[in-house]
Amino acid sequence: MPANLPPEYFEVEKTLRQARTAEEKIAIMEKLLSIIPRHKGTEKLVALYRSKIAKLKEEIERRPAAKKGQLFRVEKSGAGQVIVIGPPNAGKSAVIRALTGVEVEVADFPFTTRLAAPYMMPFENIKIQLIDTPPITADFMESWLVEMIKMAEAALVVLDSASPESSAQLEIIVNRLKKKKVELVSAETPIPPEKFPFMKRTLLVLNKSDLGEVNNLKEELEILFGRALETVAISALSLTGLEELRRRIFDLLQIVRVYSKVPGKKPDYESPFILKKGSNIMDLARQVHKDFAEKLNYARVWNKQGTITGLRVTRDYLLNDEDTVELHL
Ligand SMILES: Nc1nc2c(ncn2[C@@H]2O[C@H](COP(=O)(O)OP(=O)(O)OP(=O)(O)O)[C@@H](O)[C@H]2O)c(=O)[nH]1
Ligand SMILES: [Mg+2]
Repeated sequence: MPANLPPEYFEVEKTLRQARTAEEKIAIMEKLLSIIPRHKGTEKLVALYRSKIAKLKEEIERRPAAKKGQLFRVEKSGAGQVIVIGPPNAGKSAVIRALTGVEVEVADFPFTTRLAAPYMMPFENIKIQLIDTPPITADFMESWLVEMIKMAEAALVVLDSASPESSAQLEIIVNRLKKKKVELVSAETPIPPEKFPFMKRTLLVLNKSDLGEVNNLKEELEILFGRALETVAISALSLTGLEELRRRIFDLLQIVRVYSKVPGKKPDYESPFILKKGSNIMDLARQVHKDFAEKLNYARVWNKQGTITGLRVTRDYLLNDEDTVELHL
């Protein structure tokens, strides 16, 4: 019986020959499986791919632990690293493209993105690193993705607000990560340092708001997760909601920008020091120079609002976003 495979099958099958890693091969074969029509004539082909996928997965499992993530570790850069995850076709790559202006590959079929890739998103005077990733489904998640999520400072989960499956897909992702001991938490959740890899501040991005009401999905999510995770509605296509999203991503990082100035001179507003929220003058001094850390006498502070101007403070003074600080030895 002839297999009668659609042309798309052969297009995708070609890419299999160029695939180098086991992860890439699995992703392509999963895609082929989603294309192959199911009938008597394709039974053998389906079985063949299934067994190949199973073998590749075993191969990945046999890799030494240290090697598993190695190939896919993304060097950190900028003020913070935010990993973008989600179900297939939700628009993860499109959202990154809209936020960064970089030509990220976007396509109308699942499993378009097969490898992790970093992009820089400008936010006011800083840059935040966004990592595009392959999708997570009930039966597929790259073995190295969890390690990458653990290393990132925060996560975005992109969902298709027009799809009736989005809340179930989020549930699948949350549960898959939970099995790997990773918990997605809201932006304000305090995370003790030893919990850093296992608790990830997360924002839910309800994409494709141009296709209709996002409230249905919001309500479903609230029923399933309470208000544990915050949402922001955007459209990567009509470019709406992006400014709010950029600000919310910055908030998710829980960092402050601090300008250091020399007495009598203006601060450099283009290259702020980046510190964790809750940092004080002493933390800043350590970043500026070890001499300051050792010999700091006092500091003067100006705030963004202009309500604090040159106030003399001690080393335990808590810093706010966009404070200007003069360190005195
Ligand atoms: N209407 C509409 N379509 C969108 C929007 N964002 C993305 N899309 C479309 O959704 C499809 C999938 O977009 P991608 O960015 O490739 O999705 P992805 O989540 O990266 O998909 P994978 O890499 O396969 O996991 C493409 O056809 C996009 O053009 C949006 O805001 N509105
Ligand atoms: Mg993609």
